[in-house]
Amino acid sequence: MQTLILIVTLLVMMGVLALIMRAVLATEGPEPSANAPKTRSKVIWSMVVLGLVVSVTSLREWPHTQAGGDALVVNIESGQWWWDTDTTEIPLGQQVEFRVTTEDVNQGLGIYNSDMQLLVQVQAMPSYTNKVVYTFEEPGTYQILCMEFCGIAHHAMTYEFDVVEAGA
Ligand SMILES: [Cu+2]
Repeated sequence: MQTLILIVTLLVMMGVLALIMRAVLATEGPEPSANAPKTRSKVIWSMVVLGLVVSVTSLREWPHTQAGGDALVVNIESGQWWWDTDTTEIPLGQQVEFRVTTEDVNQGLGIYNSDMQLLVQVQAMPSYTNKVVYTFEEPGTYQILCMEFCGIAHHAMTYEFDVVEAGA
């Protein structure tokens, strides 16, 4: 899907560029000064080069990784005010696709490491299953905390799971 969006965006950009070049190279209309075409051309090409430089240097990885075929699927259910998963042990280095939903109100799933650094987050929404993909590179105990104020016991909405080395 992202590739398709990228290709469509590129085609639109090429179309706009073709229109600009056509306007720049137009021979009809009032007589411009002798240097006008050169100046216009320099401005246009400067903008094109600047646009390319900014675009290329600001490229980042897609924010949401797609799960590979061998990803471990972990379902996370939630509600006021609880989390539940179908496993509390996740293998180290294994790509995990979390499928997250809630039975009542919106919750914010946040996964934290033992230093309470937020690693990954996704919204838990009623009637939807949102996916987020993550690979744990450190063994240990991880916390799930709710990141969306969801009622009186929101603060108590915590959960734990372990990341364990294979065969441990
Ligand atoms: Cu909450």
